[in-house]
Amino acid sequence: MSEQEYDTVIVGAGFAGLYALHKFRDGLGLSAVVIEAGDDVGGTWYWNRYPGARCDIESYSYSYSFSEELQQEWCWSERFAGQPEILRYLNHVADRFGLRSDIRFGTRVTSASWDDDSRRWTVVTDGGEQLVCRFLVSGVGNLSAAKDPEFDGLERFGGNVYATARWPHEGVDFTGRRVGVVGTGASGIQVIPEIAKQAAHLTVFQRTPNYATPIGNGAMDPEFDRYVKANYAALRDRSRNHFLGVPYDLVQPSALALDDTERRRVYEQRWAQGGFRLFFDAFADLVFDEAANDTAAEFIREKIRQRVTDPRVAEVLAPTDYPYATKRPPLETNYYETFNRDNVTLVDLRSTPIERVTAAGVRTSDSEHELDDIVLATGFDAMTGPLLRMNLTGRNGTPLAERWADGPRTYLGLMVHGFPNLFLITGPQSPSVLYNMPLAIEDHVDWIADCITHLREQGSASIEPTPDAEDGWVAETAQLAGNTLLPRTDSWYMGANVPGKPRVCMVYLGGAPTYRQICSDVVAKGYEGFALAPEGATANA
Ligand code: N01
Repeated sequence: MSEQEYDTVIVGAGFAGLYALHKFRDGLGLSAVVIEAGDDVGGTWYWNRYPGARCDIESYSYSYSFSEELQQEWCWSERFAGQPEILRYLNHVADRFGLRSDIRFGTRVTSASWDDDSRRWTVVTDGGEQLVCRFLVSGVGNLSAAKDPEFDGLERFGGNVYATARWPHEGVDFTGRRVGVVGTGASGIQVIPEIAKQAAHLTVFQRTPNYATPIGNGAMDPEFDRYVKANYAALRDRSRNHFLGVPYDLVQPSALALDDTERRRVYEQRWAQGGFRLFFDAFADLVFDEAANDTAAEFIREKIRQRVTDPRVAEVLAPTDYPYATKRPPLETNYYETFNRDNVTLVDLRSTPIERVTAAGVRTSDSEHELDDIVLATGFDAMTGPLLRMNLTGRNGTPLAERWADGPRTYLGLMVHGFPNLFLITGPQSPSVLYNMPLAIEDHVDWIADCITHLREQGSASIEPTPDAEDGWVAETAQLAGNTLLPRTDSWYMGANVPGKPRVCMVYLGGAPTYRQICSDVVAKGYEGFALAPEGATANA
């Protein structure tokens, strides 16, 4: 087995890994390599190529802020860029900053273990390589480990099976075909209207209806583009001071403080603006107060009933048994109108569950749906899945899976006790998926870079959280989640979408501005809550 030594091994060449490589290699002068399973850059935007895939935070926000030149030279063609354009952007970044030469494509990490004597990680890849490094940085993302299919008989299906999370690069032509889509989360809600335009017949298998609201996409207005470019620094500043990392500022304290007419006016306006305005820029108490939440939920249900012509279909599509935004709210284009088409059928899996997949299609409890193609949009083993699949082993040979048997345990969502010098970009228990990802990633990479610089200045070989700091953070994230309505709903935020997974909230819900302040206070107090081990000493057990 060949062995190579680096200061830093970074896993993943998506938004996180690309910026980490640039920062550590070109900013800190470290030797660094990126290990990437895909054959090119892009991470989630490399794999999720299904028709309709696009970002749902405005493109000018959903992009890097670290380079003013990059911000100025790149022009987005749409308000919410589609997957091909985001992938072109990430390729541009890789070329512009000369990153490709230090990325190992088509290579997967199969295990990584910490050695306390040498204070090094040994990373093993599926190519039989062994990479030794001081710092192991995970840029594997939060939604990159697709959930394993849960349907008996899938392997005997006579047609094609596709997964939104692993879409064929050459695309799929559904013309004249009978297609079934399983899953109505954000991926399903994006792909369903596109497949319906092409297929002879589309059958949508829905288990839980979603509160989807309009994305409001359109061509990028050149005047708005000029405005953004002239004001980028201020817009980024406002974004970093916003819970979600976007420059929104219309939110009012409570949905219950207004009468029906005024409240409706607010909802209608946010609905027309599109994007996450309804969720994040209407009323601040929607995820805290059930009565406030009911007003938004009922508003969305009314819209669904207006848009879907068959009232029985509308009732199946309208969620009634969980609060709005306690599952991650999807954004849509013509999703509900798709169910008015003659070639689309909705199957309610709550009343007629899938029994198995047969050679000819999908058998539910009351009928057999004959299909040529099945599309799985069934989601991810979110947050912890991508980390646990790397088989990480910390001090004394302790597997991360064992440490996290009851759910993730981190300090700041950045580091884990017993796993020195392992840094998690947007790890569990950080704001991560509830913070504009490119900014969340930049914040973390910058924090890690400062931390590595600090270690060098101190002559320290390693850093890890103390058990007390980690316990405190785990308790704080749980308490923050407990103040919201999120734990009541089965969602991937809670790990509840994967059979057998511990049910805990994996997102820090105190908001990005508070979180950023905590992270900088920790540094200002000399890396409070962390234990540093000097070169040559034995680390704390
Ligand atoms: O996955 P999901 P996703 N039998 O878990 C159903 C991001 N994203 O890929 O709710 C039958 O949300 C499941 O039903 P239920 C975004 O953060 C962003 O759609 O478990 N059905 C659900 O309907 C998003 O939240 C964009 O009852 C089964 C669906 O499959 C996250 O990725 C676009 C089932 C899974 O929905 C995940 O979204 C796409 C079973 N055994 C994704 N198992 C942007 O716009 C699962 N389901 C940027």
